[in-house]
Amino acid sequence: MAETEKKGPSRRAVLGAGLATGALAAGMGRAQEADPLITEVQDWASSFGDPVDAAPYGTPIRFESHVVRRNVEWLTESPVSSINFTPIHALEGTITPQGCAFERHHSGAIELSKGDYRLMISGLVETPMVFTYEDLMRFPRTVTTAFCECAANGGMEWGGAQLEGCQFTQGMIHNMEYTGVPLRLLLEEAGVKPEGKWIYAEGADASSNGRSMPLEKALDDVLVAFFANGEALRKEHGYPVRLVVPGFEGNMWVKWLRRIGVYDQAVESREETSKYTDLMADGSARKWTWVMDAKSVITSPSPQAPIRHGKGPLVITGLAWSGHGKIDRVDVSIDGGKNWQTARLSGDVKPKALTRFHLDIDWDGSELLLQSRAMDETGYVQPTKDQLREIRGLNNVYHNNSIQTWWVRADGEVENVEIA
Ligand SMILES: Nc1nc2c(c(=O)[nH]1)N[C@H]1C(S)=C(S)[C@@H](COP(=O)(O)O)O[C@H]1N2
Ligand SMILES: [Mo]
Repeated sequence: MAETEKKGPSRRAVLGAGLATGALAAGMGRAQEADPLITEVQDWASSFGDPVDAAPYGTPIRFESHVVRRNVEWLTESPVSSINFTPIHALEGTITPQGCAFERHHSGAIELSKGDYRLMISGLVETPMVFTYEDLMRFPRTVTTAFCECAANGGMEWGGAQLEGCQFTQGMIHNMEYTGVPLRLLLEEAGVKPEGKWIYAEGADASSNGRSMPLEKALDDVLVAFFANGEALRKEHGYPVRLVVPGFEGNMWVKWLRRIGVYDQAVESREETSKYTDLMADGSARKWTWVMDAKSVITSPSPQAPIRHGKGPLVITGLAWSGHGKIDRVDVSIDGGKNWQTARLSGDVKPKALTRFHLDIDWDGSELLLQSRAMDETGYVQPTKDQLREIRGLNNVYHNNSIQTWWVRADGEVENVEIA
């Protein structure tokens, strides 16, 4: 008994110290007087809810109807050859629901049934082959989680801060758990001839979006995928079959996959010459820039996710990823990169997949210049905007993986700014 008593005061002291900067000090969870939501019986407790047959396939509750893909009309001439953006400011964890995962089409999303689906393997192979959907379902499968980022993600921000919202500046990305057949198994079935060094993947849509890829990558971790997040691919993501190319730019993730050609050299198609190459300051173009370098962004607070609760405990969260492997560390700065704190990596850290980070701070209500900086397992550190522009100049559109800055004002509103 005596011992408990002795411990009492110090334990209370510890708790007290915690509370001074914690939940109670900020008024979080403090009981309000006569809150009718507590004291009165509510409608939803006085009648029945929906029956189990109300929605055989569910959609988000109406209160979440703002969490949707959005496009920017002036970016492209027509919405059939365009892009929309994932609402990353409003999502948590790492998996992107298919229904709000960004879309990029060069000639619109086509409707192709499993019955009409064919995958041809041609070129430098011993046996040219045509697989039906049913054929593909009989090959051994694997499961891979991977991010798909359009090389143009952040492309509008090269010259300066432009779009208001991390959905628009960084939302050309999604992260799903795919199930499919390793492309290696299909290539082995056809038998790649010794002269075969490259593959060329084409889609069934009018644009075809054909892309070349070294055979080593095709034999490594590329999937011919038909499930995403446990269910069939959505039409807009390539139903019934798309290519999943972990770590490589989104353009190579050919949707509605129709043909794999094996060749002794790259095809040098439109999508890998006039597009998806990086125009440098001297007028030359970098090509074959397939791998997406390490990057991160704070998703909340951000322009579409301002701080509404005033000073006190604040959850800062964001996403980090690297096409070279696993995220090793993410640092967060609240003063525009002068000082850095290491954030927590939450949940599983998977290679070539989105990683969630959190940093819990006690916000004093003053202005912040929020930044995050990712490091991957190769030791690579996400560059500042100026560091990147020094190397790549200003002509470029693709592969902007520089540090994003959010200016948090004292009233909690957030703006996209550039401090270099
Ligand atoms: N067949 C085909 N595949 C395609 C495209 C396309 O227009 N047609 N767009 C590419 C581009 S540029 C990107 S960024 C990704 C986007 O995939 P998503 O629409 O599932 O987000 O698909 C790629 N695969
Ligand atoms: Mo893209």
